[in-house]
Amino acid sequence: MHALVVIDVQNDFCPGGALAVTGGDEIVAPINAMMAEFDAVILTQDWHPAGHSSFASQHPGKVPLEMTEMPYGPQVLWPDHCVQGSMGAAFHPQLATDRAELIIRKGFRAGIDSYSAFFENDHETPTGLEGYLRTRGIERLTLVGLATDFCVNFSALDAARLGFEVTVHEAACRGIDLDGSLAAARKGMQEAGVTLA
Ligand code: VGL
Ligand code: ZN
Repeated sequence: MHALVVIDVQNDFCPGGALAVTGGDEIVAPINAMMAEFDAVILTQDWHPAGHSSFASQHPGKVPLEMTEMPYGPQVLWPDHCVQGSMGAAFHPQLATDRAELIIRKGFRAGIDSYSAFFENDHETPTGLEGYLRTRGIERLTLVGLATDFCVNFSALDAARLGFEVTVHEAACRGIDLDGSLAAARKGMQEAGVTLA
């Protein structure tokens, strides 16, 4: 069984959104077109409470894209984004969400960020996605979505480490590219055995 995992195709990551990824909206039509080829379609949704600890607004003297040190390690500080229930947190209006059999939300604990669809940024608190995939007999994953160098990257690395056969379909991803993060992510994924297609 082969699942398409669509990472965070939400308004805030598209042009006009709070944490807009360049060209983020260009991938919606290609993702919709891919869905029919898979046994299952799973969506992820970045889903933060207001005042989330990954927001620069919660760290006096800090501005978005600066780093901070969290109990679980270094963390990029972001503009306020994907606040639970907001328009920014909603899926892009053209994304074909009806095909999705599971929507997995992440980043909902105030004190910890979650880039990966599998584990929060402490790399140990699970989202439950692994159990869902295993109990459904899904062994192959194709990842698409936003952002290539953050949530797609972390999800792909965790999936590979967990033993899934992972492809990242780059034409249906867009990156943030902070200080070379896109090149670093591509290298890391390749080294982890992720197929970049
Ligand atoms: C993401 C930064 C903060 C992502 C989510 O979806 O890549 N990036 N929250
Ligand atoms: Zn986020």
